[in-house]
Amino acid sequence: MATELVFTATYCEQENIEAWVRGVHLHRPAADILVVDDSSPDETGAILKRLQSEIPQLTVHTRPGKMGLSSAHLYAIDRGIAGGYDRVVTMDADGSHQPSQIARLIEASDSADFVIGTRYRGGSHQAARFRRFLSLGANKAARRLLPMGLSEYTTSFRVFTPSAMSSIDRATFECGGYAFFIECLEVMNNDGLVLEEAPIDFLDRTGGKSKIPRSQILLSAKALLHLNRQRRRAPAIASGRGGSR
Ligand SMILES: Nc1nc2c(ncn2[C@@H]2O[C@H](COP(=O)(O)OP(=O)(O)O)[C@@H](O)[C@H]2O)c(=O)[nH]1
Ligand SMILES: [Mg+2]
Repeated sequence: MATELVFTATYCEQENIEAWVRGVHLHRPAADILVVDDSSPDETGAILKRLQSEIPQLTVHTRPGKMGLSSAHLYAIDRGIAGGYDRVVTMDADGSHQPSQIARLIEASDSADFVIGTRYRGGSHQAARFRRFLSLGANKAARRLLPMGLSEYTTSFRVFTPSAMSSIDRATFECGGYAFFIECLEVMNNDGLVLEEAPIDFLDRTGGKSKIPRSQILLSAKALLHLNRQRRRAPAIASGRGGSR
């Protein structure tokens, strides 16, 4: 039986975290669950503590303060390697990513090194209009500047096999913030890994507020241009499946 670690990061998710943990436990009963909480100043920590007494598969790693998403995701990959897991699944805890759809991504990972949930090729984006507009713009730009056969670059609903985990583990990341999620794909593509997609239905967060600072929009655009420049300087690197799908 393959071993799975399902991970999310939380900052002030008191309205959503219980449903996420219960949903993951229901749909992936054999999986271990990891939450990296940055000492959320709301009830998130207390809720997780209560859930831990009921669900032994749940581990909570509490960091001293808000340290951002990229380091939380790198920690999960590190735990995946250290624990010898066959798969690490990463998700948001706010209700946008549905635990019932983990199975699709896991299935697609049978024939790939890495799988990302796509809202574009067979999936759907059901968030508010401004969010849909932002996601579409970022993904269109990424397809053009960093073609690698994917339609989705930005969402964090992903599955890493051991080869993907070690590719990420070996890399040095230059882009912080949300651009980290795009750079992860570029790193694995440069390593020649097979990157696949599986359709997901992305919903608006159930409760609470988004933590994405607006400044990240500009920073992500700058990061995309930077990664594109790097590609042009090193043209020998394959552009995956050529973005022709
Ligand atoms: N641990 C941790 N989690 C975070 C941080 N920022 C966001 N998150 C979590 O990351 C996920 C995505 O964040 P969200 O605010 O929904 O971003 P958006 O969907 O891009 O608007 C949620 O589960 C958040 O609680 C952070 O600095 N630290
Ligand atoms: Mg969100």
